[in-house]
Amino acid sequence: MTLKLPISILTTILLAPSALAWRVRLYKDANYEGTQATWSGPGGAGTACFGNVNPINNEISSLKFYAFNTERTSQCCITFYDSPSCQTKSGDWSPIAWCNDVSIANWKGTQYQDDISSFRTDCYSV
Ligand SMILES: [Ca+2]
Repeated sequence: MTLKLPISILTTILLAPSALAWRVRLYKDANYEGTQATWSGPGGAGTACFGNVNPINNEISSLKFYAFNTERTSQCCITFYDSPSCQTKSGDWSPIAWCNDVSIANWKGTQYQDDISSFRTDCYSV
């Protein structure tokens, strides 16, 4: 396959900064298997709510989260909620958060399995 792009677009792509910062991959099955969905962001300082984890809402069993950007100048924390719009539906359910460099979690058999519906990122410069 030959990829033909105008030289101006190609130059823009090649010179674009590597803005990728935090990444999270959510898996439908335990042990990081099954249907997956990935979100990422530039890691600019501030907070953002990802109000619904479709297409695997209420079906997540494991995850991998990367908190730093490539240059390690930005770190993010991620917090998961059992209801959409970064809310919890009941008092006996506590949001769960990670800020570590690389976080992996296997939720099989825990209260978090098949219940996560949204997440929030909190990012800052380091
Ligand atoms: Ca839920």
